[in-house]
Amino acid sequence: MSMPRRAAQAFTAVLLAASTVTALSHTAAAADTLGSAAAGKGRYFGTAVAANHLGESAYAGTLDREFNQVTPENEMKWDATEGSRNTFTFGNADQIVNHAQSLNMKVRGHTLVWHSQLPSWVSGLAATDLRSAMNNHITQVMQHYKGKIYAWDVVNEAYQDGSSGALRSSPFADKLGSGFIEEAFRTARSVDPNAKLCYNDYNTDGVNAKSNAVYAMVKDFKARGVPIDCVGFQSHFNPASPVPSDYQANLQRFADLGVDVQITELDIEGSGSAQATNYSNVVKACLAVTRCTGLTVWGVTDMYSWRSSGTPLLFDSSYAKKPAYDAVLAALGGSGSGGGDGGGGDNGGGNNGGGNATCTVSFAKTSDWNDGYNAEVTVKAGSAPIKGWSVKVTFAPPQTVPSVWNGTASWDSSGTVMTVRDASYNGSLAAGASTSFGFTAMKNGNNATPTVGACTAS
Ligand code: G2I
Repeated sequence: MSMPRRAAQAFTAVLLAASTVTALSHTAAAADTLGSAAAGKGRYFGTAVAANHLGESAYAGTLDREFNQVTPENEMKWDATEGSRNTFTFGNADQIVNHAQSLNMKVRGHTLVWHSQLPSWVSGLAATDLRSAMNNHITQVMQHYKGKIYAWDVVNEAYQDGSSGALRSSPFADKLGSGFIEEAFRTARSVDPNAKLCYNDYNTDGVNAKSNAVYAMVKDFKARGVPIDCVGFQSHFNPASPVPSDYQANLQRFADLGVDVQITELDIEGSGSAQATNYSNVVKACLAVTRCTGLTVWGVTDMYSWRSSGTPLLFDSSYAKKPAYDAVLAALGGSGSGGGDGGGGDNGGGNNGGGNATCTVSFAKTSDWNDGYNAEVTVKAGSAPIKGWSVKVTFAPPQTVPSVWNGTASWDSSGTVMTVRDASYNGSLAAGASTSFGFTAMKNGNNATPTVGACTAS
């Protein structure tokens, strides 16, 4: 990003003679974003993303700064990808996948077989035709994204709410019987053997009739060798459907069946400290279960939430961090939290788990003139290889930054703090290796040197 920004906050800085070259060095402190803090615990922290908001700089800036996993909110669903039979449309989903890949974020594929957002041509098919349409859909979509998806929600929301423990009525269940789930998983495995295959549902977050039915299915699949790797717990909570007291125990009993578990669509209606406490409890439950490999919130900002009026997310409509954000970061052991240890799990086989990933930065003014200066920030990997890095640079108002190179910049809402992440081509560094990014700043009358924060590695 290369647009000028106005530094607008009070700021203290050491004034340096115009020609001085400074070298500041910082070792990595506690992680200060959701993604980097989660990575420190061997987990990812993701969000649902809508392609039509990626062009908004505050949206993309928050996404890029905070999260290291994305789930397309609607773009991979059947109605979006195969609105007419055997004609596939991937443009919007591709936009999300490309964005994620350029930043080393994992992508969860959502979703292949679901009764909702299902085009009417599918519901109208008779059994034999429906079976082949289902398998063709799975095959075409998974082939298109082969190698780019860490996990697929192969089947979504197949069970009824309430006490029956039965499958929900859907074209698939009604015409193909309960075997459609197994068939979908077997087809999925044959298409992309490297993607994790998950079952995903809501109201399965505590021990109840519905989660018992899913539990029995997973147990049966594991016993019979039906390919299933993970179970997603959507975790849409509100006062009528609060975080269950046996949330952690329920995650654990699934994990004990030999599958990974993930929190896949987390949102909790409410505000203030009550919401913060609920969020914190969910994060702590995941960290306490070794096979809970990551969490995804169902949107970046309250403004675009499917339950916007319930303000269920971590950033408000102005992209300001809410108390719930601070609570989540603290629960993940991020900066300012005192860093409690939730224990390490495996990281779901992805690329952002490295707890040993560290980096340091050094800063130098490379040229300085009346009105502005150029600077170079060198990023050096610690004793382990790293996959990505980010550095915060705080400017003295009213300095502006017309250009940044070899890095991807985003800004906080005050316009004083620039976070620079690796450009995709210089994120991976061998142990001890260095790269650098640079920028031009305009002084606008203030000759102060910016403050370069600690380097965060993933
Ligand atoms: O309902 C919340 C989630 C429950 N679990 C599965 C998720 O896939 C589901 O996501 C929501 C999206 O957040 C909404 O954005 O799924 C809804 C549809 O079932 C999505 O809503 C739809 C609207 O109903 C459509 O009118 C709209 O065209 O979003 C579409 C795209 O904006």
